[in-house]
Amino acid sequence: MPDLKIYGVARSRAFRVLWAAKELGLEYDHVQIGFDGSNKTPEFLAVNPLGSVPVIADGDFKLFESLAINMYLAKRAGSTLYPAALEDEARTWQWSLFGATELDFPILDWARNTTVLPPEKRDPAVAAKALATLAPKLAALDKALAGRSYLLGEQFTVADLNLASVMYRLLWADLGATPAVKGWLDRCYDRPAAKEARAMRE
Ligand SMILES: N[C@@H](CCC(=O)N[C@@H](CS)C(=O)NCC(=O)O)C(=O)O
Repeated sequence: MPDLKIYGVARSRAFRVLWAAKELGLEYDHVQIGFDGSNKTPEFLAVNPLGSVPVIADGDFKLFESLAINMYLAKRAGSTLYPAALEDEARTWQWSLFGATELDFPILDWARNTTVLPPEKRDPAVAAKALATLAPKLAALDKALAGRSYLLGEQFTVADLNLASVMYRLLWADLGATPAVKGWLDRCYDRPAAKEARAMRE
């Protein structure tokens, strides 16, 4: 039995970690914790007291926060997915935190109010406000990506995986105003591991 357990259904932020595990070719047990009460049992709360997913158990070591998990797994694998240079490592933290703090919630607001919620529960004003919040951040990302294939240069790294996985819902958005972001996001999701992880949730 593999030492690594990934908790969380693929239709949650666990998708991000499943993509990373596939990218790294890791063996893992996938524990199907969802929102049906399975995330609030004493057994699961012993793994993650927050009662949220994803969380991993790597032997006795437990870790929550999807993007931190991905950086840990990439570094632990000794993979080129985790950058070697100090500055590139720092940029990986930068883009991961940018995704978590600047993009994650407005993207969720936009997605919920355009596609995820049933039509009668959607609020177009919330969706429009979320897009307005996202616009300058996506414009900055577009500038950073201009003239390069990936965030750190020509190689796909966990910086790309983390940010692109946060931006999953924007695969259904009109990114015409930010062509470098669109090209990069398509490139990231064209990867076999991304396709495998998507197939688990769609
Ligand atoms: N920042 C966390 C967010 C985790 C999170 O909120 N997960 C959601 C599912 S996508 C969850 O478990 N919600 C149920 C709950 O918190 O009770 C991460 O990226 O891992």
